[in-house]
Amino acid sequence: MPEAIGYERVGDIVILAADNPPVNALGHAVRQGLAVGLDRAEAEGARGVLIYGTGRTFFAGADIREFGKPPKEPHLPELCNRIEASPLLVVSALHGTALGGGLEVALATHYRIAVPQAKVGLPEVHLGILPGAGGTQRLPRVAGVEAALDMITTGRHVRADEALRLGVIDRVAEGEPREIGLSYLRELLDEGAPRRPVGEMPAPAPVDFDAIYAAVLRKGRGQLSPATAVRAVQAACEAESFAAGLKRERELFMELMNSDQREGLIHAFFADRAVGKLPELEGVAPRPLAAIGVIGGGTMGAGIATAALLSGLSVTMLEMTPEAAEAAKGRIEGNLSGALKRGKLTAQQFDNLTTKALTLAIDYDALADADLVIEAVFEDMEVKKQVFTKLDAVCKPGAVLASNTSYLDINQIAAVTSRPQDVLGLHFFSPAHVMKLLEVVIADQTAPDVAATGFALGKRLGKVSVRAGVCDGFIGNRILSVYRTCADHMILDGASPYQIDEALEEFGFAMGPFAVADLAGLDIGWAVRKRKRAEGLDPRARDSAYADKLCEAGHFGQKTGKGYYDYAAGAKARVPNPEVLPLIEAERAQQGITPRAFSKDEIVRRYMAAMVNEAAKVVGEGIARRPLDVDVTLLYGYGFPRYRGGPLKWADMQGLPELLADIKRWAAEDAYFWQPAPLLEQLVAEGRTFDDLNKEAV
Ligand code: 3H9
Repeated sequence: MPEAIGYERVGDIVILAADNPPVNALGHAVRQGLAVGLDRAEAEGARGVLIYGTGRTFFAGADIREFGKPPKEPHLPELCNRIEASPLLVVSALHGTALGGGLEVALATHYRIAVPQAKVGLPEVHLGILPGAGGTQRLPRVAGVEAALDMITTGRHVRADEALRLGVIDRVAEGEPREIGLSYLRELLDEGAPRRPVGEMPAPAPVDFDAIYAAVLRKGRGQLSPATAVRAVQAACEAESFAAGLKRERELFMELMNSDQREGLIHAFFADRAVGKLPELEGVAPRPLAAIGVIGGGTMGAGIATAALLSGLSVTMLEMTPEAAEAAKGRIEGNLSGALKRGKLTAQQFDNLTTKALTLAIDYDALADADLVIEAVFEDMEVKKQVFTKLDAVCKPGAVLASNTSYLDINQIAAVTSRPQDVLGLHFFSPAHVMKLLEVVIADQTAPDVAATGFALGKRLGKVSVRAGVCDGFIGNRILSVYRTCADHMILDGASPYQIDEALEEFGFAMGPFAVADLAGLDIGWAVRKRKRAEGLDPRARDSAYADKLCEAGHFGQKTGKGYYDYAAGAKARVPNPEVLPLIEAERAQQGITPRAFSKDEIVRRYMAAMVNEAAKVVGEGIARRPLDVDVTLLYGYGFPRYRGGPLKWADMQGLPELLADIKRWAAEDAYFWQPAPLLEQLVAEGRTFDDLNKEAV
């Protein structure tokens, strides 16, 4: 008997206890243990079998690490059928999270009991697959088609009370899973309850699956797994037998299993978990974190303060005048009222956060006791230096001093203080109480426990934190500025902003770059262009002024109602602003450029190659520790489609030699912009991939 499943006999009941930390994934040893345990229980004349998980959870799903490797018997679908077909009465007791294959095992047992804190779900679509061990066939039979479609296409985790209401589980009880399971099974045996195989329940009535499929496909913005899962649920209703439905589920499952989207989404799953694992911070304790200060109460500062308040930190918001401080408080209240409306906060909690946990101040002395201060003031080096000089004078020893700058040199900022070891960058993304990404920017002298405090803050605020080194724009904005420049070049050469947005939205970006620019405010890019021109552009760099003219005309994007698009009919009903193309045409004429046509493929290929090439430079220079750090940054901060895994995972799947060949070909037109990244050249020469680097770094 493999050790992953413990076998215990209690009277006429056999207990099969999973012990496969950390999440009792249904790896080979677990599957085999369950099958062997059932055989033995049946052979030894038991009447009932209880299945539960030791440790923190019931089975959290199939073992994702086995995907892509040759499958070993017993396969999970057969195991579920085997459990269901057992002549003994089989009960599962759920705690923690019964997810994916875990819930499928539970659905294959004859009765299900759960502790109140348990959650169940079929989150496979988030991994690019669908429930492939009978979940799409059994769940609609117990919960109905509507609830099954909701759970399977969204992958959401459902709490025990709701699962009970939906009929997914049969009882909720307080206690240890082993104990509640045993007493439930004993009760069922005593009352002579029959076996209750879900597969023998009648198929639910069909609904308009074509309409649902189309709606789910649209919502998925190119992601195929949720829509494909609809077809599997359809088979539960329409296939001629339960077995035929399972067969259809299997076919659809295999289709997705062999897709690039599955590879991309599973890469993203593991990248999410690897990104915070930094060997140099292992065992380094963060500094205490209870009270923080935020300097500057604009959109960004108010968002940071909101996130901090929601995480239970007390916040001192420093502004220049009482009026500005009150305005900042108004923004914070506005943000929090969103949480209030969604029921995430009670009115009482809202009051506590805005009156007790939040303090307004206009004097730096108010920051004397803060454990960590984040400045979110105007993006100007001189202003930042003044702020840090004042912080150095008032903050207690050991306080962490952070800048939320999105481009500027943290080393220069740290250098104005007497404690550069306490300084780091914490680059939030707007709106900071919503966006998940946090770049933790480690400067030359940042102490390890200060870096660890940055990560601890990120975790507390529910962010995905990525370590970044110092350079212009860190990981994300540095790469962004290059692929944006690539888009600008394509416009000069003949593409329109609307074609580019359309091509990239079809690729899967939430918004194309010009729609994003309108949302962020065109004045931001204008300020960056002015700064870069003032610093002196390389004479080989291509520049253009049409976007400046848009700004000069007062068009800053959504906030002024017009930018690349006209928003008169609302943000969603954007239409091209008719002033834009003439400005572009005038610019081309002035630069003597004869426009040419761009296909959508070429647009995507160039844009992505520019992104990948710069990302390779960012990794090669150590600004990002591993390729996966870039992937996570683009996924959480820049609307990169998760089902493509991130730009460097995408590059691996495209083939690095082909991408490098394109870059070299384009370098013949513009050698300055298309300088191949040394790391990309090296990987191609060595026949390796970005993912090889990820694996070597783990
Ligand atoms: C499936 O079931 C397919 C079937 O329908 C059909 C098959 C035929 N496998 O997230 P954490 C690791 S698909 C392998 O940090 P938490 C994870 O990588 C599956 N490993 O903890 C991490 O490792 P490390 C459907 C897994 O408490 C460690 O466990 N199920 C798996 O924040 C701790 O994880 C899902 O999609 C796995 N299935 O969250 C559920 N799951 O320490 C996926 C986790 O080396 N899992 N690991 O970095 C989750 O959503 C969360 O892990 C969970 C715990 C909520 C369970």
